[in-house]
Amino acid sequence: MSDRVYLAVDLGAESGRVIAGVFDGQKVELEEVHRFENGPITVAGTRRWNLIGLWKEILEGLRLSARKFGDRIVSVGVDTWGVDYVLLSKNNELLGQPYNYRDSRTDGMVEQACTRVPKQEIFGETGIQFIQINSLYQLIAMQLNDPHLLAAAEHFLMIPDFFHWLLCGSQVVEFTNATTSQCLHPNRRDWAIELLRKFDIPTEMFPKVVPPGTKLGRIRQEVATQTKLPKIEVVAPATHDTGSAVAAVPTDRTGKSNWAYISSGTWSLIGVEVPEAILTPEALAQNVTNEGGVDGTYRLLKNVMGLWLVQECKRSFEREGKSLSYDDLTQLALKAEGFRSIINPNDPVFLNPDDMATTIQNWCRDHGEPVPETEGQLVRCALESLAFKYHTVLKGIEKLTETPVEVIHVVGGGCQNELLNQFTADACGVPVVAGPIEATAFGNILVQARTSGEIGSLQEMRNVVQNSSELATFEPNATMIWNTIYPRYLKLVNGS
Ligand code: ADP
Ligand code: LRH
Repeated sequence: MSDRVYLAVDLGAESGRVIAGVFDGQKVELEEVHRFENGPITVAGTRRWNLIGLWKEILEGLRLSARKFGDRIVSVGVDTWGVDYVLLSKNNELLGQPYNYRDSRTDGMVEQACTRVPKQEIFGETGIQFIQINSLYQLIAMQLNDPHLLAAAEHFLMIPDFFHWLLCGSQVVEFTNATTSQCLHPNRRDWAIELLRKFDIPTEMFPKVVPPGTKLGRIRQEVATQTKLPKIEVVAPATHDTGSAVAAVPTDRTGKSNWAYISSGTWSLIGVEVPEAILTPEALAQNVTNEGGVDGTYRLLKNVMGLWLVQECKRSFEREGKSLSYDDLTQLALKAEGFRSIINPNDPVFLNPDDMATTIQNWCRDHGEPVPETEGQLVRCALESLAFKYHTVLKGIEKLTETPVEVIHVVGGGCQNELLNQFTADACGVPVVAGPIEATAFGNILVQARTSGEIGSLQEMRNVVQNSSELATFEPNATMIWNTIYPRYLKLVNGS
C-alpha cells in the first residue's frame, strides 16, 4: 500500500499553511502544499481575524492537496495559537468580527478580574497563568463593552474548532486549546462553570470538550465537491499549536533524561511536561501555567515574549526602508557588542507597541541602560534578554518540580536562530538540541496518524519525529560570563 497522507492546517502568526505529512510507518515527510498570509487585520483601531479570507485559503490548500495526493489522504486537522475564539448565535451566525488577542481591549482586565474573584481562586479553578490575552479576559472585556453580543451567543468555539465546524459540522471544543482559555478546570477537564458565573459569562454557550485525536466526522459534501477531496475524516489534533509542538519534541528514546522544551516562534513557551497540573501557591507566585497536552499530560510553562521582539524590530526597520531577512538580522546581532543593553522581555509594553525598535530604546533609556542604536544592537539586546529570561524561568520550574533539567529541546521556527540557541545553552548551562522547525505540523499529523491506528504511544510519535528530523546540538561554553552578567538582568527586572 502506498504511504498514507494526513493534512495539517497550521495557522501561525507569520503565515498560515496547509502541510501534507506522508507517513511510511517510520518517518513522516512533510510537504508544504499552500502558504498564505495570516496577520491580524486592523479594523477601525481594533485587531481582528480574517476568518472568511482564511477559509478561502484553507479550501485552496485542500484543493491542491487533493490534486497531489487524492485517495491517499486519510484526514485533516487544524491548529493555531491559543486563546482566540468565535461566538455563534442560535442559528450559527458569526457574532461580530472575532478579535486577535493582541487587541488592546483587554488592557487592565486581569487586575479588574482579580478585584472580583481572588487570584488564588481563579488559579485553583483553572491552573492557568495570569496574562491579559486569555479568553477569560477577552470575554470579560466583551461583557463590559458589548454585553448584547455575549447575550446572543449560543456557541463558543475556539478558532480551530470553528474551522472544524466549517469542515464537517461538529461543534465541540478540543481540550488542549480549551485549557488556554482559562475557562476550564484542570482536574475535571471541563468548563469552570462556577468561576464563569462569577464573571457573569453565560455558561450555556460552552460546548462539549473532546480530547486530541477525536474523530469529528467526515467533511461536508460541499467541501468535498469544491476541493475534489474524497470524504476524508476531520480529526482534532492538539489544536493548540504549542500542544502539537510539544507532542513532537524529539526526546531521548530511553525516556531517561530530564528534558525541558522551548517552543520557539512568535512566543517562546518554556517549560516541562508533567503528568498533572501543579496548582501550589508557589506555582501561583511564579505565575506559571498548566496547559493541557496529548494523553492527559500538562505543560508546566511560562510565556516569554519570544521572537515577536525580533519580528517587530524587523518591521520597524522595514518602515525605515531597510529590508533585512532573519539571517541578516542574526548576522548583525552576532557582530554587535555583547551585553551592551538588556531589557525585561516580558514587560507588557512589548505586547503590542506601535514601533518595537523605539519601544526597546525607550525602555533602555528609562532603565538606565545604554540605548541600542543599530539594527545589530537592537536584535542582540532582544536575544540576550530572552536567554536571561529563559534561565530565570527554568530555575523557577526546576524548583517547582524538584527536578534539574538536563537538556533543552528548542522546536519551532525560532530554532533556526543559532545565535539564540547558543545564548540559551550558555545562559541556562545545559545543552540545547535544536529542531525540528515544523514541530507543530509533525504533532498535528502524528496525532491524526495515531487516530487512524498507524502509531501507538506518545513516545512512539516522538521517535517518528526523531527519525524524520535533522537535529543540531549546542553545548554551553560561556556560562561563566552569562552568570556574571545575570545579576544585572535581575536588578533590571526586579528593580532592586
Ligand atoms: P509562529 O509562532 O508564528 O508559528 P514560527 O514557528 O513560524 O512562529 O517561527 C517564526 C520565527 O522563526 C520568526 O519570528 C523568526 O524569528 C524565526 N525564524 C524564521 N526563519 C528564520 C531564520 N532563517 N533564521 C533565524 N530565525 C528564523
Ligand atoms: C503560541 C501560542 C502560545 C499562546 C499564544 C497566544 O503560538 O499558542 O502558546 O500563549 O500563542
